[in-house]
Amino acid sequence: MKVTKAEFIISAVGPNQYPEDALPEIALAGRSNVGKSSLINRMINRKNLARTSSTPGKTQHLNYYRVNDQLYFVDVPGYGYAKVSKSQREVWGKMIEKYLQERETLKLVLQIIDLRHPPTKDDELMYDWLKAYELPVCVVATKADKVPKSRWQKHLKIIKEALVLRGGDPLILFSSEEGIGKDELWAQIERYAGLTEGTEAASLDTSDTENGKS
Ligand SMILES: Nc1nc2c(ncn2[C@@H]2O[C@H](COP(=O)(O)OP(=O)(O)O)[C@@H](O)[C@H]2O)c(=O)[nH]1
Ligand SMILES: [Mg+2]
Repeated sequence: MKVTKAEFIISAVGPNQYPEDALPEIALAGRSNVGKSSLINRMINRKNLARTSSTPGKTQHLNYYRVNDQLYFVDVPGYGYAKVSKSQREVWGKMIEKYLQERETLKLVLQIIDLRHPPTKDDELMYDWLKAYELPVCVVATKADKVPKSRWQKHLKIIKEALVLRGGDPLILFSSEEGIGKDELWAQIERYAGLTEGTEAASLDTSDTENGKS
């Protein structure tokens, strides 16, 4: 996708603040500091529209960014940050759970993992949780620039096995620093958001064509 317009829309504290224009939503989930905001900035070619912060765990809101008037990135507060109090974590859990379970315009969750390290217990729980809701997940292994190229495949395999990646969920190598994986990730996002002819749409077209014998 060629991004020509990207805007911050709202930092929403609850459903009554979520946008009502029914554009497809792509949510980002991942530990605090894993690189969610940086990934959004890279995808939309902006240095600092999604704030990258060195004080993780601060945001308790869903941050909505609208891209090309076609879709939203929804930056979900990071999980697994030890310094967040238990009561705060419960508020987080309830809000996110409700969003993930009930948001009809949510088309895909990007679960962001740090390529350098094996997934944490929180990463594994999050993936299982998303799958329990039958949500399509695209796992994005970021900070690839920090891992020697010769070890990329090995690290990807560890992530794949630890999460028990299933249901055809893609796994994409990424770097916000260098732009690695950007085109591949856009292709997946467009496919799940229904913005291009993905494989399903393409195969439907084929059968139509065959029936029409053109
Ligand atoms: N080298 C490198 N650093 C990254 C990358 N993505 C994020 N970072 C750094 O990781 C830190 C946390 O990033 P941020 O996007 O704020 O994480 P968030 O808390 O998940 O939104 C920042 O210092 C970023 O500059 C990446 O792909 N490569
Ligand atoms: Mg952030």
